[in-house]
Amino acid sequence: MNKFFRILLSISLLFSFSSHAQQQMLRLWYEQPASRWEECVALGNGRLGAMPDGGVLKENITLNDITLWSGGKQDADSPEAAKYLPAIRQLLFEGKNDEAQDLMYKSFVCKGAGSGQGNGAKVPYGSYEVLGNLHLDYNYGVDAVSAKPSKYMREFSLEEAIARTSYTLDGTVYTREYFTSFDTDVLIIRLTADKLKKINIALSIDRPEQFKTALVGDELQMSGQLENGTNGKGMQYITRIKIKSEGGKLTAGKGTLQVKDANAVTIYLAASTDYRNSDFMNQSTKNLASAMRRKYSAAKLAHVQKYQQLFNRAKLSLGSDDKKSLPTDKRLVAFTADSNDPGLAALYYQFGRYLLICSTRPGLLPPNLQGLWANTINTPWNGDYHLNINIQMNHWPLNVTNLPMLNEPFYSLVANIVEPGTKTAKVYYNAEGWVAHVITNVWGYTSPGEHPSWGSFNTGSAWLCQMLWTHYIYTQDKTYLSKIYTILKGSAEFYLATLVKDPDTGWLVTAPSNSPENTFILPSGKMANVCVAPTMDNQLIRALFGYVIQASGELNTDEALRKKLQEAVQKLPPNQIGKDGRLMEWLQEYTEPDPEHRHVSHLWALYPGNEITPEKTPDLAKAARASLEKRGDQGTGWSLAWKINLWARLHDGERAYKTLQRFFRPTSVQGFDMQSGGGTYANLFCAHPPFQIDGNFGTTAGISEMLLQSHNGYVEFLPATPSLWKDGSFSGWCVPGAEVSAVWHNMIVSQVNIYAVADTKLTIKMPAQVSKAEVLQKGKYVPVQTSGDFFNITLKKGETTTIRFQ
Ligand code: FUC
Repeated sequence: MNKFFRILLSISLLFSFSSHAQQQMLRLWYEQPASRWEECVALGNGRLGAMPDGGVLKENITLNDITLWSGGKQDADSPEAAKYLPAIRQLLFEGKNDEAQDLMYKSFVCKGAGSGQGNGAKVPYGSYEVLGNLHLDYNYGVDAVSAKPSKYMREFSLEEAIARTSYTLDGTVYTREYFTSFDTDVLIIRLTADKLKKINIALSIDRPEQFKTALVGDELQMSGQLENGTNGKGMQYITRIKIKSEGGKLTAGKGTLQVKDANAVTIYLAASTDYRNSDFMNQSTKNLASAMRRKYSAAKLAHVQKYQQLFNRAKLSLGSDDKKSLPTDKRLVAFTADSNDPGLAALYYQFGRYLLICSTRPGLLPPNLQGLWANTINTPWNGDYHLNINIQMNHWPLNVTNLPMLNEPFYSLVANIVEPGTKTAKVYYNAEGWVAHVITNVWGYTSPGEHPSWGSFNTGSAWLCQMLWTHYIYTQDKTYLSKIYTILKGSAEFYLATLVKDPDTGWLVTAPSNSPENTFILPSGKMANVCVAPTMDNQLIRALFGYVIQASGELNTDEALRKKLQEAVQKLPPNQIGKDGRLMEWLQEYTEPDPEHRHVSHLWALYPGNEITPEKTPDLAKAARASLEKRGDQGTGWSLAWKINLWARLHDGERAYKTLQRFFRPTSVQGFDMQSGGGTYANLFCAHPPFQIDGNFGTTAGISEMLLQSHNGYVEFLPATPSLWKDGSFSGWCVPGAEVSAVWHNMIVSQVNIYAVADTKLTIKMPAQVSKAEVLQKGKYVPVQTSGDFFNITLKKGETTTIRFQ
């Protein structure tokens, strides 16, 4: 959005809803230190992460670097696999899925330990690991018992990406400020007091393993090399810490830095790894030096300005925000009893955007299962990239919440698995193109997982392509389209090469495959996961072939391939409705041992796909609804997040809101719950449990989906808005080719602004309860020509327009 338009927009929005859009203070806050990691606020700058617990006597700050992975590159493709493919398919076509699965277990899994059953830190697959723990010991000159603080507050400003802790102790007011600088790429912590000579600290750093510390002059260093699962020569890292003390005395000794009687102290921590960076030792030295050259106030300002360039691109107000006076942990508790707190959803929406901004950066990596934040050596599920929902959900808010520049790390991750995935396609399927199975990591893993029940899913790579394509639809950027085209084409070629004719139906089917992680009961009473053509595969491949057909047309290339895809698409199995009225998850109507299974894979075509909509395919939408009902209102964190989006696509705002209420249920569960433990930790991290960030992003997308939809070929305002959000506004939200803003009162949209990011023709659905739309032309409002419930707006790139409704 250009500057001029942004200013105009802010002025017009200010006028339009000054009554309820009182500047919201977007913050999380607490009246006590964090008693566990999931209560700590999360700081990050796309690479470096820090989670301070705000302890008064002792403070722990958990540190992360998005690139810090154990493991290494490996060849996990099982060389003999393809030999078994005909026999596996034969068994599947004979209905002997259990036998096929047994055979696959012996022949069609990865070579070696695979993901290490989700504990891969010491095997070649590796794990995303905690960088370290920074310890601060505070000495107040009074004994620990009298060191009871009053007026304690821990807060985190979403608008500034700065955390603060403050308290009064023994008559002195102490303040701490922390941020991971978007400017100098260094963690900066500032400690101050309202009296002189009051800051006394000892600082040290460690991690659970593979580290040594050293003092080089007054610089405290921690360095090490991680396990790679073969020869111990895995990734190297270093952290460097220096302190600037104002007044007082700084000493260094025995692995600690100590400050006595200072008036103020600023701590600087730089870190780097050798992940694609041979200059990492110098890099951290340079970062540290450049951060320390600046005055604290200037460093803070530069950080806030850089961060806000991203954060300020989209806004949301949902009216009342009275409950912001409650500390965030108590606010969550209150929401379970009374969900009349529209401000919480608005806060959560921005929190999701904040987390995305902080956990990925162009040139680096996309957010992993925990975004950027991990506190152990073996992060749950290795903190990797799961391709059967998780990495995709992590990026659901990217386009609609106006953070298009954060697509690059995702694009790069995908681009980097094409080469290993081409080999995997050959070795397992003797096929052209490329494929990835259910998991990948920073080392380009594309082989199946170690158990076929989950590890043989192979349409995750088609789903990656859908994400790449969706970004094109939003940006309309032809250069980007040319870049992604070969990736999409390679993926389509793989499926074209591996689809086989189902002897019963004649349809072209995937075999072997599975409907992500779900089990069914065979007529023989045996359980199986492996099957032919689960519904999700058909939906994904239909969509992928469609994109390649369209893209090859737009790029005027590959006519022969286009023809083949057009023919193949006709032969894919259609979505089917079962006897009980539900959308079928498998080609056959199997009985399910777990009808409330967390994955809702067969509803992909409803969201994030767009093949099923209540308008275009009412029968299928009804069947999807029946499936969703049967899946129930419980689930893991990400499962609930997905359901919010699905209810929104079914235009059921109240049900989406009810699911949101369930999602916000406060929890402190740390272990694994694969069924119904989904909820929210005090720091607003999503609980799978354990913490898994996909639900944060999925719910952010879900909140957008309740207010704005554009997947149906037209823009619809307030498509699934719950009655509690009766007044509100948003700005800077994206639809294909444009940014839009809207204001509504009593559920009636009064004004919309549009800014074209590309030459675009938008079809807009008349909002509910309005009869007239007028567009601003040369300073005057003129009626728009409607056709039924719709009207068109044509804009050139960079143009803006305003529409008002009555
Ligand atoms: C998928 C899900 C699990 C978990 C894991 C990381 O396999 O089925 O619930 O989210 O990814």
